[in-house]
Amino acid sequence: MQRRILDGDLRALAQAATLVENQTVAGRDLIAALFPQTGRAMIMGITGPPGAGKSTLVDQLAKTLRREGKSVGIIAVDPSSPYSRGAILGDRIRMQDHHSDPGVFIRSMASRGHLGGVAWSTLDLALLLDAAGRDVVMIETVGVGQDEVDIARLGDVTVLVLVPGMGDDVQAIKAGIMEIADVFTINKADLPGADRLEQEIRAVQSFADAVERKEAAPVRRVIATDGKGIDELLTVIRSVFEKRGNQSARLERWAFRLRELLRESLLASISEDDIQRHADLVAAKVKDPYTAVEELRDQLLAT
Ligand SMILES: Nc1nc2c(ncn2[C@@H]2O[C@H](COP(=O)(O)OP(=O)(O)O)[C@@H](O)[C@H]2O)c(=O)[nH]1
Ligand SMILES: [Mg+2]
Repeated sequence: MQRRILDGDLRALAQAATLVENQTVAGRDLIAALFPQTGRAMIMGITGPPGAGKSTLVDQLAKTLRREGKSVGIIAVDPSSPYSRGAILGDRIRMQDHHSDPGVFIRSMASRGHLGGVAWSTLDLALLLDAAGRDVVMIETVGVGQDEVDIARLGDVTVLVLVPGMGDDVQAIKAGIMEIADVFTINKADLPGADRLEQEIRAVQSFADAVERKEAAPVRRVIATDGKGIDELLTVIRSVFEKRGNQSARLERWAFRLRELLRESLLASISEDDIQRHADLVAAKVKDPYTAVEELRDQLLAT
């Protein structure tokens, strides 16, 4: 299977993607074996509030990349999809024109009902697509909670999609995820309020930059439905990717990824029942939280 994946065999890739997505031992072994062949793709995380136009944007970016002759992998992570199957079905229908194109491989991780294990599956799927020779991998996540946002950060470049007229939403987003953006995309620039949104982004940036002294992330406007601004956006994403190609940036990314995987695997090895049992005792003041964590940790180490 390994050989066929490296040769770009689509059927092998689809089979491998399923093994990886389900977090099987075979999938894990495959990624370990393929790992030396990874590191060529540009892996993009695309996040933002529901309805911001992320899927439309991904679709347009895929079209542009295909025109350049580049191959594309798309991973759609939507933890809310079991409750709103329509959204994912909508995505599938919209992306249908890519379905007959072997240069675009799409996987939506809709089957999983919660976020547990998603970092593993997402990263492994991205590495698989990278090894299979995909030039660009796009990971679409709904940026609502910190966990979802962290999934988007598993990529090499994180693109945050915002839309004008979000009102209070902008406040909520500012608080949590403004700092994770490597590139800001103002989508739906055809709607009123794009100027104001850009000013707000710049204001948050100038505050953050004064504190952290880092270079401000570029801001670009697009109209995803019309394909306007997509080429320029892609150029900016590429230049950010190139800047982040050095050794220290790569190291920083892997440190982040390892922390995410470690957190996920540790939490996965403790049962929710055990956590609840300890929480009961702590809430009743029978046990202090430090002892509880220590006991849980000892239990982990004993397994
Ligand atoms: N007016 C306008 N609507 C857009 C634009 N981009 C996407 N939309 C619409 O916004 C809605 C949500 O888009 P979708 O890509 O599914 O958003 P997602 O939830 O972020 O993936 C759809 O009805 C799109 O047609 C845009 O640039 N302008
Ligand atoms: Mg979407």
